[in-house]
Amino acid sequence: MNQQKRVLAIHDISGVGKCSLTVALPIISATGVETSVLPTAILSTHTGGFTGFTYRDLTDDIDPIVKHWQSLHLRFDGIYTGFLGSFQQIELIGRAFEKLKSADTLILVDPVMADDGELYKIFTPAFPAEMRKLCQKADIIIPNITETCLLVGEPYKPGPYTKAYIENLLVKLAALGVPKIVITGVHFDGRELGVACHDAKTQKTDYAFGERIEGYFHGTGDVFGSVLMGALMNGKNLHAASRIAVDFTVASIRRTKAAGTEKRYGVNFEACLPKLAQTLGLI
Ligand code: PXL
Repeated sequence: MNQQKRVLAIHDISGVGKCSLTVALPIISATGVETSVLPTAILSTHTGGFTGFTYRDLTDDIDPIVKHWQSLHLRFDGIYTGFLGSFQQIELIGRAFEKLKSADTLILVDPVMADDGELYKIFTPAFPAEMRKLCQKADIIIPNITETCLLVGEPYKPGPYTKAYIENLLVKLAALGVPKIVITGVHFDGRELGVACHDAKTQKTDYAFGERIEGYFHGTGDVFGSVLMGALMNGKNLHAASRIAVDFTVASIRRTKAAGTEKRYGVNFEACLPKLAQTLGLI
């Protein structure tokens, strides 16, 4: 029997409105992978679509938690980071990678900071440069197109895109020294939306697309990242894991749209979990 894999998910926990840890925990667990958590902040709700949310910053707890784990010689097969609220958190998490990783720990960084051509309002213009440093410590990064442009210093361009445009962005991200890259939100026409993935070692670029469903659905980046991490931990390669994550995310969005659920609650990924376990051969 293989040893169960263990992933450390480093995100905030938003009480209502599925994203970050309330997405990563159930999804990665459903892929048969143990999910340890390092919460970076506690919010009453996420920041998109709810007003007046509370925010308790846990920056001061990060180092003592990491030190405790170091003293216990804990081992993680993967570390997955998402939304980080400040420069200081980025710096502390970068140092936590060094303290917690072993030779074969897979570090996945989602540089959550922007969408639709706009840096999220809570961040200053200097934030992307700091996030770039964290990306350079990762084995895999999963930026959307806006985040990609901020990371490589290109002006944002709305879609549809061409293959040449996307592959130029992949080359520029690879030049930062990141071994594996998945750009999300890629579309060449109005019908399909998906991801471009690139392995700097093999120089291979692949795409995975799904149906494009109109509208903005909160937390879907975290849904995608969590499935990707779970599938990678189950031995899938980058392209296969991206395919599984795109299909899962599209199915979650489709179900939510069909039910007419208020978007700020996030997507119904829960109903898709049994099929995910089946796809991974777990049941
Ligand atoms: O889904 C990313 C995310 C995570 N956590 C919080 C957020 C967001 C995106 O806006 O607000 C608190």
